[in-house]
Amino acid sequence: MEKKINSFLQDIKNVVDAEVEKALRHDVTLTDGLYKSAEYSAGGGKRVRAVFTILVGNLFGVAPEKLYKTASAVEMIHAASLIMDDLPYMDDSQLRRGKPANHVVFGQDVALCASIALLSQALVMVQDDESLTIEQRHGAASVLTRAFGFDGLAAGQFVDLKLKTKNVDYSIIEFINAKKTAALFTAAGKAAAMVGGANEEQMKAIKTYSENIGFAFQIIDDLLDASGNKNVVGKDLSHDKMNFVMLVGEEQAYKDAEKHTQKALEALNIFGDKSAELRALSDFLLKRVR
Ligand code: GRG
Repeated sequence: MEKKINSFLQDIKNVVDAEVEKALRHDVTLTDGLYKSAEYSAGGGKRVRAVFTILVGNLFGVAPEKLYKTASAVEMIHAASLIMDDLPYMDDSQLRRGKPANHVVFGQDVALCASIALLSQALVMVQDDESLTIEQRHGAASVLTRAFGFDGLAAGQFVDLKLKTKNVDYSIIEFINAKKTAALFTAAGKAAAMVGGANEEQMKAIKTYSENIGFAFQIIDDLLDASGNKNVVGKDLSHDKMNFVMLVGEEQAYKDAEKHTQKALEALNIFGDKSAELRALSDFLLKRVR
């Protein structure tokens, strides 16, 4: 199954790369440099969130093609957040995905504009997606919009930045992980479930599943950071910001990631055998670090 997930990740990566390229296609104009900066950051990454979106849809029998644009929009939002995260007045990182961060290549001013333009383009992509009904487009765009605001990425990032050198307890780290990382997984899961016509019970299960997977994903990311090899992780390692691993140690952090993955898998029980691929993805994400 691990081989299957790896090849699925590669297939979806190709699809998303093509969708993103299409979404950013333009005539050469005065704003060419803005597109170049956006393309630089939107055209890479593992595409885990896209695979996640498509596999949630699969639970409801949604054909992958129907979710290509939604999944790509999720990746564009994620890319926009990485550009911002690396800026000098945020994490001040020089390296991302194994290459210089966006602002290092294009300058902070252009990087910020590109990040905002990517957010906008992601939502336009969902709103204009002709493979979805008007209601599905609206529902998906609505959950994705909420994922990066006062109850999502921006909120998590704010708390993360402002409390980085102060005493931080478990509940604060929980808040940061839930908003900074799990919120986008949850929005992706909800958008796919919405397209699949999920009922209330199913939607609740997808929410629980996505929140816990997103949470575990951030812990594993922190563990990879703690492994201390920036060439392996392809980005600058976080030192001054508090995270789960610093708070409870590597062993306990991994146990917490396992606990969240377990909770996520339990939520999938109502879907029976149809959840096999999604279960395999969860396992694959947990084992990234071991
Ligand atoms: C308004 C979009 C927006 C953001 C403002 C900057 C910010 C607030 C939030 C940053 C959130 C952030 C960077 C969370 C980290 C999430 C995370 C674990 C990133 C690594 O994800 P991977 O491993 O990366 O999927 P790749 O490179 O594979 O895509």
